[in-house]
Amino acid sequence: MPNEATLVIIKPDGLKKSLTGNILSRLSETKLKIIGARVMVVEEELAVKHYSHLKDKPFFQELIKYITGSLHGENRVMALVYWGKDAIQKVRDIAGATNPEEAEPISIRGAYGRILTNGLYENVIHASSSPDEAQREIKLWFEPDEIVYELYPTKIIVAEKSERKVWA
Ligand code: IDP
Ligand code: MG
Repeated sequence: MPNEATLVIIKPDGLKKSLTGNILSRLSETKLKIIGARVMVVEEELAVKHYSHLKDKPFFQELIKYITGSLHGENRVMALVYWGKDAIQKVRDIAGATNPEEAEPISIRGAYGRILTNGLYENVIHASSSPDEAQREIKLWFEPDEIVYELYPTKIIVAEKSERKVWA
């Protein structure tokens, strides 16, 4: 099994419940390497792209509210890229099943997740489920320079008249 990358997102409930340290400790049991990490606010556009495969589900609108933070009044998430052998499956195993009530009790979702009264699975973390999904998601959540390995091909573009924020 070659090395591969996978995207993990600690969702707003994870940050609100101050579970970041616990979750990172559990993930370190995989012995995978963190090669990218950022704390960020998820805009609706990113949320909709990330969950585009679920757009016809009855819980889609709630899911968008969940990941963008309006459900918890906490709009930060932590996005991480893990890298190593069998990374996708190792992280999925430690994350546990999508439904937190069906997840192994010692998995991250089993230990910290719950089902909301409206039926949404509040399950603390996202983890990519296939190499294609991982690549699509990592490219959505990270710029090439935010990851310490060059995972996918890049190109240089000259952006004229572009604006960016620098320290004043
Ligand atoms: P995954 O996160 O285990 O890959 P997906 O099917 O990709 O599962 O669903 C994305 C997220 O949508 C889940 O993590 C969970 O928060 C929510 N979700 C998925 N299926 C259901 C469902 O049947 N009821 C309520 N929420 C769901
Ligand atoms: Mg998924």
